[in-house]
Amino acid sequence: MKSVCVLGLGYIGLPTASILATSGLDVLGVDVNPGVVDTINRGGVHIHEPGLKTLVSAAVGSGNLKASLLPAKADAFILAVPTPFKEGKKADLRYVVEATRAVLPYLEPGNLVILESTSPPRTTVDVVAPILAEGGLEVGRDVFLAHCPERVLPGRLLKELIENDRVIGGINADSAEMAKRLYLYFVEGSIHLTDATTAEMVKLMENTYRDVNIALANELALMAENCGINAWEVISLANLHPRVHLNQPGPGVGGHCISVDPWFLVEQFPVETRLTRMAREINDGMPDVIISRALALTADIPKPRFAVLGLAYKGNIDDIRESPAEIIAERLLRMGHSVKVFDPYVREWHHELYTLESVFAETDIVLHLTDHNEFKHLNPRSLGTLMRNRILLDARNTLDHDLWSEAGFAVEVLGKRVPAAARGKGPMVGAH
Ligand code: SAJ
Repeated sequence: MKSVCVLGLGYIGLPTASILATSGLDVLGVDVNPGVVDTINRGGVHIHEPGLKTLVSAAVGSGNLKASLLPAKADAFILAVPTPFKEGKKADLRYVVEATRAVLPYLEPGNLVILESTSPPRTTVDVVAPILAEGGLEVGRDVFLAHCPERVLPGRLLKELIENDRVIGGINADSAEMAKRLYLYFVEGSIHLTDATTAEMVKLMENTYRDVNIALANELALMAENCGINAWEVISLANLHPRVHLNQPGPGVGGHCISVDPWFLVEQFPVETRLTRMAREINDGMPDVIISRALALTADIPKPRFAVLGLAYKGNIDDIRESPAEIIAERLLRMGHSVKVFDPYVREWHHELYTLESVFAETDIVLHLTDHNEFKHLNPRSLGTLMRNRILLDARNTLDHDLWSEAGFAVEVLGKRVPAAARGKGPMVGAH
């Protein structure tokens, strides 16, 4: 195998293309966005991910990575395009179909096609394979096809791309073996071979498992608030049990993966997926939980003004897709409130973004919605002086609450509510 064409130069396609290029393969990265193609050909990046810029510039500098709007002949084609959902939470396979059709004119006997995009069960067999067969080559004999789902965590993408185990599902054994030869160029984790539909289900179950676990933590947060205990303390104590690993509550589950993928299962198996659907609904309900609490905290303030810390869907990344922080800010804005947002990672939003100082100025309540490391080092004493009132609602429990209290803030935390009767009787034991 000498040449690879990677379709889709986003969070998965670009690192994969770059790492293959730095492993010595001749790589053509394809994207429909001319701006992205130009940026990459100049050795730049259009997304923020630790280490990615260095890797891309090395890959482009070596001459092994080029970007283009159109595919070209190659030994292997990797499809790394998005699989969003459309109206009614139904999987939108448009980009998978378009990318498969785009490689068709270049396909030659002996080529390998890999679908990396997270896809509903049977997509490889029922959607991709029939399109490839339209070219007249027999899939599984003349051209090979496998599903190899990406499983890397944004924020730790490059490390996980190399170190994580890979599951490769071939439409037959030859396809799986051939795909394995490609991933051996850079994967240091173990490679596990299976069939394509099993690989699709493995990926969906991983993300659904996490979604259900986070929903359980969010449910606990609400119960804890109700009975006046600290959910975070419950979690850390319960997690001392060797077979328990509860996740963390938060303002909701964002990102393009966990908040989307379980719906693929609900769509395909509406009868069997009661738990999956319920978890999605609990997590999707969290932004409104935060909004209600913020409104209750500011109920006595005429025309309260909100300062939002964080827009990205999780800490230390710039991705705002399906972000609960964005949902909260949008809904408050739509209610007619004054809302200012600051995110050190996010450069563009369709509303105004503020600087750190201006986000605090003349506001009444700070909503801490994204756990960026930068927020842990804020100085609430000086920032608090810019505000009209000083209330903090920490939906992530990652700020130093003592510091914020000492700076005059009334500190409220998701999953932790002092019952009204106990207010003013000093801090809860073991809080934070
Ligand atoms: N979150 C919580 N509580 C937690 C953990 C996460 O509220 O305890 C929230 C985050 O703040 C975020 C959302 O969930 O809004 C998702 O974040 P994440 O870090 O759990 O996952 P993603 O979406 O960034 O990446 C996931 C990963 N899947 C798993 O860990 C099973 C990653 O390995 C996948 O490759 C990725 O989805 C994907 O592309 O499918």
